[in-house]
Amino acid sequence: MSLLSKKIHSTSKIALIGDARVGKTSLVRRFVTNMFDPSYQITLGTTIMKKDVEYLNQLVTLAIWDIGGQDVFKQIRSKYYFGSKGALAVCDATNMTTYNNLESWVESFIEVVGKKPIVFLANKCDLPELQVTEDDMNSIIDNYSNAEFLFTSAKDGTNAEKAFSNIVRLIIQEDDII
Ligand code: G3D
Ligand code: MG
Repeated sequence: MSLLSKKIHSTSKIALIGDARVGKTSLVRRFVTNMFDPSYQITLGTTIMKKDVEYLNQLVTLAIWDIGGQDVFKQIRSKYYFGSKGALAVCDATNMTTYNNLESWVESFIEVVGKKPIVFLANKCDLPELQVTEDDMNSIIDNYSNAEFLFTSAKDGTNAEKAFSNIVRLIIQEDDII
């Protein structure tokens, strides 16, 4: 095998951020196990799940940190953000409050790790009563230099895989620029 065809392998930590019950744990479970389990327990602490993602000639092992969204963890959140290469910022597309809280989640993330790629997710798009619109998601990504958005469903799998492959692409592109 020539040197040029050899895959570059790296590990990137990403953080899942957003209000409790928007579907963060469900999304990562869907991505890692490709299964939606409606009956698992709420996230009490931090879970780290690993998954390999390929992009061009690069293999990235994602270490996905699932941070409990509960207020009780507010004081120690910065420890969980530390060292992250990017984040998935998740809201519930049927709940405007969770959309309105996205910015403060992202600000607290940036305070710790600086400006990093963010993929914003409006989750639960399988439900009929959506409140968050494409315009809303466009207006939030306008505030950030390296951000994208997707409507996702951990329940039916819509864009679940894409959420993780997009953050990997943004992280790799950012690394290439630096
Ligand atoms: P969190 O990790 O952000 O706190 P969870 O959120 O993954 O624990 O999900 C919270 C609730 O939303 C769960 O409901 C879960 O099944 C549901 N949920 C997550 N993603 C989706 C989705 O894409 N579509 C729909 N319809 N529901 C979703 P329960 O009642 O099982 O606790
Ligand atoms: Mg959770």
